[in-house]
Amino acid sequence: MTSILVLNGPNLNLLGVRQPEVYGRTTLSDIESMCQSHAAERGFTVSFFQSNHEGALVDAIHDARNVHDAILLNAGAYTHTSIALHDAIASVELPVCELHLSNIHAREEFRHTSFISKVAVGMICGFGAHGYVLGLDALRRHLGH
Ligand code: CA2
Repeated sequence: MTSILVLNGPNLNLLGVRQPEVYGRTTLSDIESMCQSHAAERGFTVSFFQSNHEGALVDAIHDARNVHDAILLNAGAYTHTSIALHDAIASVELPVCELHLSNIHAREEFRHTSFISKVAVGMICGFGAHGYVLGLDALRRHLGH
């Protein structure tokens, strides 16, 4: 059965809890439930992991090899800074879909650069929490499963 790892980076644990005017009222746990039902209805599995620590995210990418078929990654602010995440993705030989809740290109200049895009198969941004199910479907199609 297809298995997709959904990986979330720094501060995404605060979704729905702080600054709802910026990121909305949907919590990360709501997003996880949404992804779990979406996957169950379509016959694939998702595993969820969130960390505020760059090294823990690198470890999760390494550990995904031989366990998962693809990774859906919202690297949060590490998107714009992390060569370590870029290198981990380049080394793992799994398709990665980059995901952002907000349209990073309509925001501050510093959010326009992504180290993840350079090694991702594609990127979804600007559709809020719905982007997660779009990302899951895009990866499944990419895998041809
Ligand atoms: O739009 C996205 O999904 C981002 O990856 C979110 C990151 C941001 O740094 C990226 O540029 C775009 C920030 C996530 C922070 O989430 C918070 C949620 C609630 C309260 C504070 C931060």
